Amino acid sequence: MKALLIVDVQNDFIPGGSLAVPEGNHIVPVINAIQEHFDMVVATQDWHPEHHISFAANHVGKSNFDEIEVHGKPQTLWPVHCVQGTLGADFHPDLVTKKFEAIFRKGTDIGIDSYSAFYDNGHLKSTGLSGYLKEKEIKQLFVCGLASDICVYFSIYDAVKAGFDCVFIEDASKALDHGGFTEIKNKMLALGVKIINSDSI
Ligand code: VGL
Ligand code: ZN
Repeated sequence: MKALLIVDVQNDFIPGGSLAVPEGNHIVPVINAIQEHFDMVVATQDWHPEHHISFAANHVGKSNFDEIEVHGKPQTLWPVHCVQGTLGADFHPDLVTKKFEAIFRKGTDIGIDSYSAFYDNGHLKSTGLSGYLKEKEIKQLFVCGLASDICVYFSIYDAVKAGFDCVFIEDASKALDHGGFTEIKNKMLALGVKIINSDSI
């Protein structure tokens, strides 16, 4: 059984949003077209409380994209984004959501960020996604969405560690830092991840 995991295709990550991924809107029709090829489709939403630790605005004297330390690990400080219940946290209006069997929300704890769909950045708490997919007998997990170099990458990393056979769909994803993405792709390949475009699904 194969599932598609659609990561964070939300208004704030689309041009016009507060943490826009360049050309983030381009992947929406691609993701809509591929969903029919999967036994199951699940999605994530970045879903932060207003006073989340990852927002620069919540740290006196800090600016967007500064780095601090949280639980002994580096934490980039982001513009306020994907606040629970706001328009910016909604899925892109053109994203077809009718096939989504479940939506996993992450980054909900005020004191820790969560890039991966599976665990927070400190690996303190699971979202339950791994158990969900295993109970549904999913072996192969195709992953796409925003941003390829952050939440998509960390989701793939945890999925591989959880034992899923992972495929990254490159043309159904966009990176925040396109220039640095070759390095991330090499890390994916080193993990044994297959990288494809949507026309070979
Ligand atoms: C993301 C930065 C902060 C992402 C989420 O979805 O890639 N990036 N929160
Ligand atoms: Zn976030």
